[in-house]
Amino acid sequence: NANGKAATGVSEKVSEKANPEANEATEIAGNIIYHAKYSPHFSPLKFGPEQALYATAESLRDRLIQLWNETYLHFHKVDPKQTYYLSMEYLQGRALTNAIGNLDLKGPYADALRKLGYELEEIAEQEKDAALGNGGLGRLASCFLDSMATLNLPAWGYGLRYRHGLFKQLITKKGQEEVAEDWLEKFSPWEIVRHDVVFPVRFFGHVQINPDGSRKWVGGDVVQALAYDVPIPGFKTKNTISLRLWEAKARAEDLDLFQFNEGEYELAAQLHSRAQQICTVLYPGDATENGKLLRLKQQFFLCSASLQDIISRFNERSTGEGSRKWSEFPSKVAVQMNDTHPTLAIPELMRLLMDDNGLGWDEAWDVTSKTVAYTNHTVLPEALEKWSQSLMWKLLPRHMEIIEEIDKRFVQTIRSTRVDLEDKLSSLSILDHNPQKPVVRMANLCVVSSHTVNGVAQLHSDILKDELFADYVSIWPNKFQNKTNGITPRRWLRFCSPELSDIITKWLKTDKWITDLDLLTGLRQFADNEELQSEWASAKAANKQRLAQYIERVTGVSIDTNSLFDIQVKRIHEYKRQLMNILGVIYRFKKLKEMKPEERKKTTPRTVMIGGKAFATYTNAKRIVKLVNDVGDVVNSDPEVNEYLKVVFVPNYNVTVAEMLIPGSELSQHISTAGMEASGTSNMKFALNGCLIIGTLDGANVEIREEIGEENFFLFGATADQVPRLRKEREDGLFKPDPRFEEAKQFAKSGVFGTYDYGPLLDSLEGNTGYGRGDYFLVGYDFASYMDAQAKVDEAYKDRKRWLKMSIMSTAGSGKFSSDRTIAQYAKEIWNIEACPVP
Ligand code: B1H
Repeated sequence: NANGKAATGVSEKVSEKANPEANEATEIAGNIIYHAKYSPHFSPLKFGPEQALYATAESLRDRLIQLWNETYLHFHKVDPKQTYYLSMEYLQGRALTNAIGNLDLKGPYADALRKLGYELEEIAEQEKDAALGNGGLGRLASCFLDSMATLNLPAWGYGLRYRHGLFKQLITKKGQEEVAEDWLEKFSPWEIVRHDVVFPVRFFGHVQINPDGSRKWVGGDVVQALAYDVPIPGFKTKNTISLRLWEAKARAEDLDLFQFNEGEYELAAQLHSRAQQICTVLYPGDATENGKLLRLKQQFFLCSASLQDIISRFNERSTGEGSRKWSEFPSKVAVQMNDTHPTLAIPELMRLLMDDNGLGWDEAWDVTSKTVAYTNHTVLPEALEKWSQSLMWKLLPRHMEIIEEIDKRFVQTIRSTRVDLEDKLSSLSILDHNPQKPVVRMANLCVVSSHTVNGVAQLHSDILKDELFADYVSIWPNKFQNKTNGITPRRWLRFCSPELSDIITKWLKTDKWITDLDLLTGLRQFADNEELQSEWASAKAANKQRLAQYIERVTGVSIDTNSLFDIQVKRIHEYKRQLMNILGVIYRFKKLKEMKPEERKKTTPRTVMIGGKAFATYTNAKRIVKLVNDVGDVVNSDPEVNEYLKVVFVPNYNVTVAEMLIPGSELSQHISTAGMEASGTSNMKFALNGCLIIGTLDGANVEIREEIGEENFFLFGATADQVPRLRKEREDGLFKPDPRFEEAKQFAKSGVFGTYDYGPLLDSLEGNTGYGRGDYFLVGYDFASYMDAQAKVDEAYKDRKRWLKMSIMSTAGSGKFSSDRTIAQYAKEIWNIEACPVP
């Protein structure tokens, strides 16, 4: 190895500090130096933290490539059934610490970097997040990849290589402003381009009918899909799987040289620029027709490229003579659709089987419906995808034919077998022929075509079965399942809080909990133990300290590490009720102002942190961001109160910020209107890190409370089954608001927090008389029990021993929420796949 000595500029640093004993660290240092010199991305003679990051990442990539190749070859040889996870979103975050941790190389890498004059943490800090997703749905996909690799499952992810993932959130006087992020600005060391993996993807065109009656989609634009593999290492295993991201490219010949030479540059490069648009941004605004078209293109691009790749692998792995039987496809391939965004996988697989491979309808339908499965992530009507039929006919004419045929056959079957459902058919069918706006209901297409449909927490799955998909359940009672979400304990405890992890390992006398999270229940017997409690408290204190420094650095607000750290971080949405949180803060502020100084001293000091991004066009969500910031400005500069209350808006919430916030949290808020949050996954991360939850009986909160014990959970609010009645009562003017709610609202309206346009936001809380939606999210109804629960939090925090016990019990009860458990259930109950460990 040791090209280090030959490296100019950096060589001295090494020879100076090199350890004569050739150990792993020396070898790694040599490898890092090698990359700094021979895989250069910067001018030579410089080895700053940024150069060190790239060279370190590349040294890891060498290992990942090796492991990836071994894994791929092994899968190829064994030819097991394999799962393909299709998702429009992945929220990978940073990769360095995770890769080093999963490969179990933290010590050697830290030593190697120290030889080169750096601390590992400092280098890790240089990395940008890969934020190819919005929120929970994307992060779930990333946690799933980690678990699939760790469980040695033959499984891969497919996604898009957006150049600009999630926007960067700036907080200015105007509130949230969005700025494009470019995670590829300086190249990503974690991806491997596969110039030999390229598939054509067609858009527009028309259907040609051949003399034999078969059909073929021709004409239109053809774009190339080029594969980039991001290796996903499992924890302490050789298995390293792939997140294959597609990039859209035009062909060289698509550049019109004649026009270019005529000076018509834009026109000449039209096809190039249209191809480029596909992977430019995640979730382009869809208010315009153009925006809708682009989103649909993105979805189809993912589905088509991935399925062509899957089919080509299926054929490649064919063992015996001649080509494989298509009827074997479902015993070799499982396709999981992460929400409805990849629904086009269904008609595309049908098309590829029929038009390109000559299967008949029945055979193709049998293969397709045994291959695809669908996960639903929301019941919010506005998030259930519906595409205009005319747009679909224009962009994907052959697919629309296929969808029509699927719908026709479904309707026929129901008509002939289930007369009782006749009047339900208009809502059960895939095509909605409403003359005002004929649409394709993607969720219906998924339910009709998939062998399995699942929700993401028990309550959510029950709602799917009892409400949203109830009539389908009567047709296919066995199609519906629950798979409660999970999170990877590697990133979300082991790596983000090494202090707490070491304590857990010490008390459990094993680190096996990292891959067998149920072992955490072993902590319960020590929950009262003073020694554990004191170690626990100091780990939490260290994490709070780190968080406080971060907050001061990014917001300029200095916070008291002895105060209760109360956090709500998630996408900003009215159903998640950040507005209830800030109204509670406003009420608390008002009461603190009214108190005498001696009284104030008896209160529990709190630091309330709220963070999250609002979709760029969601005005009420943006008003919430602005209100939190304005309340913070007033409260934090009030000398009477700011010893007891601080309010911080944490800007640009992302995976990396979460890794800092969650370990330092003591209370977190998961306070959605019951029935509206399908699961939530940050609730699991907080609980795992010994943070107590104040929350409603919604999503996975229900199961978390069951696992950690109701005495360790601050519960409040209406239940999901009460919500419809309460909404009705509000509409009918029967609701009597709690005086605290009225007081908080009036105070917010009084102008103390500035003169921004809060009217529409605060008016949305009014009943049937006001502007807005008559408090659809029931903030008014739940406010009273919310404030009561908050008072219990304040009391509990004063009793340090009790609080610590509750905190330990939260961690101890979080075992169920490992994504290893979730993925093992998908593998067994939906995918029917088995582990395939690389020897
Ligand atoms: C979830 C979405 C989502 N559910 C549409 N649905 C999107 C839908 O921009 N779009 O088009 C983006 C995202 N995201 C979340 O999934 C749920 O709200 C959470 O409760 C859940 O924990 C998470 C993972 O299952």
